[in-house]
Amino acid sequence: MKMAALIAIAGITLGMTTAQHDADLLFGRSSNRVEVVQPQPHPVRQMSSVLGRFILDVGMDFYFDYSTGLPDLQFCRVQQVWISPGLVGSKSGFGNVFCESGCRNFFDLPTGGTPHHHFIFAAQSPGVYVWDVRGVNAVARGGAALQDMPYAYRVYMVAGNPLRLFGAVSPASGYQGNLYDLRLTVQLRQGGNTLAQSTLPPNPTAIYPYMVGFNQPAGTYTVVAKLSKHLSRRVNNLNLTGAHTRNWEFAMLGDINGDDVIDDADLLQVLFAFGSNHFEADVNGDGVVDDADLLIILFNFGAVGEGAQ
Ligand SMILES: [Ca+2]
Ligand SMILES: [Ca+2]
Repeated sequence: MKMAALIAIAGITLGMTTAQHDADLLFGRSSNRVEVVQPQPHPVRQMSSVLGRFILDVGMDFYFDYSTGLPDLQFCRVQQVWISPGLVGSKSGFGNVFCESGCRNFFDLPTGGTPHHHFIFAAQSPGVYVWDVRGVNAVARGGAALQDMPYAYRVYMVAGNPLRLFGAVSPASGYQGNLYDLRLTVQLRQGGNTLAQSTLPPNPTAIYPYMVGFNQPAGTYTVVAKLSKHLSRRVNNLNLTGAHTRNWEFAMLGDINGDDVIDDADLLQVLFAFGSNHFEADVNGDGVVDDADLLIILFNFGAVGEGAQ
């Protein structure tokens, strides 16, 4: 047992010093902005169980043009945008670089004279973990400054074999903002009790706009999903074992204080922020708090989310 673990660690160490893996994030350029050239989208990655932890080797490098053998870039900063609680990315000699709080959460390519680096991501318990990054401050091979990536590139990491739900997330038709600015929370309930929940920004550029995992036994569950500014949706008596597709459509917009009811509290919040660009009070996500936001709340006034009924 101990020998097997040591061999596994040796394999990971070897992996850190060898050439590019298929799943390495390769940063290059797309016209005048920096881009993760491949893999697009990132495949769902299974973490390995080693010494009671779950770990995954994630590599990054510049994209090298096949015909010239030259990299697209001179420089790129890999900036974390979101990471799941409990997930930590570390690197020998650098310690913990990526985590929810207390880490620097960026890494510059090149560092130490090379753009090719590997990180070990680790988690303690089974689940689905998310790591979102953007390439920023990039400089092209010829010296031109490139625009930052306008979206977040997502890596899903699966630890163990949790119950998984994944699929699409549709906001209400009146919502004009960026879906990534909102938060999706998925709850697993049984007999009126919430047993587990997971929150993440939906990401339409990822292999699945959302995927969540729950360290719970197979069984029959009620699943409730809530999207910021929208009322929740509920599906009763879902028989869950392994992984399931579940697409969510959030038709009711207007719950800006997050209590799953559209009422005078939401109305007051809009009135107090009227004329500003306050994010929370901007119901339709068009960047300004005005009568359009007020009308959405009045139109849906009194509605209650399915998860609160
Ligand atoms: Ca409300
Ligand atoms: Ca608005």
